Order: sequence, then C-alpha cells, then structure tokens
Amino acid sequence: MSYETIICEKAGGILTITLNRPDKLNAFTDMMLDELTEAFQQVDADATVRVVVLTGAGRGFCPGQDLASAVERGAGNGQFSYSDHLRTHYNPLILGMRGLSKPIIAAVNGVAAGAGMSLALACDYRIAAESATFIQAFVKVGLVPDSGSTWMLPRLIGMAHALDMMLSGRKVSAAEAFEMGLVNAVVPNEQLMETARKLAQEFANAPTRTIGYIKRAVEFAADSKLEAALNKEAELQDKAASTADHSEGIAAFLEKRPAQFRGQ
Ligand code: T3D
Repeated sequence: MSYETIICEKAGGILTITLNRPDKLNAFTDMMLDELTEAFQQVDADATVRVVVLTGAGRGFCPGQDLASAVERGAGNGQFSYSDHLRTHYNPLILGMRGLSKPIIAAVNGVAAGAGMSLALACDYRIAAESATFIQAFVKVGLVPDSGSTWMLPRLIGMAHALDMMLSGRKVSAAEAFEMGLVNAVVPNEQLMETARKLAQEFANAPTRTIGYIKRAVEFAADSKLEAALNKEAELQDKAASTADHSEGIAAFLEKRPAQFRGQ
C-alpha cells in the first residue's frame, strides 16, 4: 500500500511507519490521520507484521494538528466543529492504535506536541532521542488536550505531572520525560532507530497473539474493578493457552532450548 503523507516499510516482521511532512515537522493533515488509521488497520490484518515502529521524518516527530489547514477550514472563527473533526479523524486513529493486537514502539526523534504527543502516548513503548521534547501545546492555542492525552497522560505520569504539563503547555526535555516515566528510554540521537529496531526485533520473535491478549487485558483492567479484571485475565488465558506459541514455549522450556515463536 502506498501513501502520500506516511511511508510504510516492512522488513522481517517489523513495519516502520514514518510520518512524512518534514517541512512542517510532520503536522497532521486529515489525509495523514486517515492514512495512519488505514495503515494500522492493515497491520491488524497482516499476519506477517508482528510489531510497528512509528517515527517522524526530519527533525520533528509531530507537532499536532496542522494549524494552517485548520484555519483554512474555519478553525478559530467559530465556523469549525472540532468535535466532528476529532470524532471523524483523530478518535478512530487513537482507538485503532490502543486496540491494535501488536505492539507499537514510538521512536520519538524530535518535538512531539499537541495531538502529536497524544500519538506518542497511544504507543506501547516510547524511546526518545536526546533532543526530543514533549509539549502539551493545546493550552497555548486555547484548546483542551485531546486525542487521548487526558486519559493516557495521568495514567502514565500521575495527576500532578500531567496537570503541570497540560495547564502550562511547557516544553519537557527527553531527560525530564524519562524521570517522569513518560518515556521508556532516552538514547543519543544517532542511536534512536537502531535502538527501536533492536527492541522491535525482540517483538518480531515474540508470541504475537499473546502480546495482543496482554494489551487487551491491561486496557480492560484500566477501567475495571478487580473482580472483572480477574475474569478477563482468566478468559484471555484460555485464548493464550490455545496458541501454538504456548505449546512451543512449554516444549522449549522442558527441552532447555530457546523458544521459536511463530506468532501463531
Ligand atoms: O480537530 C482539531 O483539529 C483539533 C485538534 C487539535 C489537536 C492539536 O494538536 S492542537 C495543538 C497544535 N499544535 C501546536 O500548537 C504546536 C504548534 N507548533 C509549535 O509550537 C512549534 O512549531 C514547535 C514548538 C512544535 C516547534 O518549534 P520550532 O521552533 O522547533 O519549529 P518551527 O519553526 O515553529 O516550525 C517549523 C515549521 O513547522 C514551520 O513552518 P515554516 O514557517 O518553516 O513554513 C512551522 O510553521 C511548522 N509547524 C510547526 N508546527 C505546526 C506547523 N505548521 C502547522 N501546524 C503546526 N502544528
């Protein structure tokens, strides 16, 4: 599948998606949002893809909504329905990512601001280049955080840090993001993609269906009471136990050899 605003490259079970509007730091247009949504749908359906790496071309990761194209549509003068726009273009993308049965690694190469930061939050792992920055920029343009930031950010870094970022709109460095627990690792700029691909390779050799069930269980537990979460774990454990990778994992343990998971 070829796209205009993103680049998709598949190799060895890893799909790398690169946001590709570098002259605008990869700001979101409707086309980019829709192409991303479609690309993640394809990932779910493609058994040969076992993990996704998401990054940006050039010096930015994504600075959120393209404000120039939003103004062209009447944003800022009361003639634009933000709620319709969010429901039509942003929310399907975020829900598709959170519901994806395969892991997503954000390789955050530069600034992630506004809904661009929400995009990074919707990933399962965030590896940041040393020069990456994170900005809840919404308040700077008089908007509330959207695209899942209000849901994800307090869960990741706690209410105090999340509110600080959201209310101030201040720029947070990669080092501070790591201290807060916002990113899993910070690496020198030139090692970003190599580090992300190394982690991705581990997932490309992992029991993919079980990884999907783990994601589903954790997502379910975030909004559940303990008893419901226990029941969901039990239900998903039956599904995991019926995979070929579970049989392989047990056999490999007993035979004292590394498991050869095939994602089935
Ligand atoms: O439904 C809806 O539409 C609502 C959804 C809203 C979701 C949101 O994301 S709201 C938040 C939108 N984002 C922002 O407010 C951030 C705006 N950008 C910035 O504050 C700065 O650009 C950055 C702090 C991100 C980076 O600063 P810097 O100095 O490194 O770069 P720059 O020079 O500002 O940007 C480089 C180019 O990218 C520049 O283009 P030019 O002048 O060289 O042609 C700049 O205009 C462009 N750019 C950066 N961010 C955006 C953008 N163009 C359009 N929209 C952007 N968001």
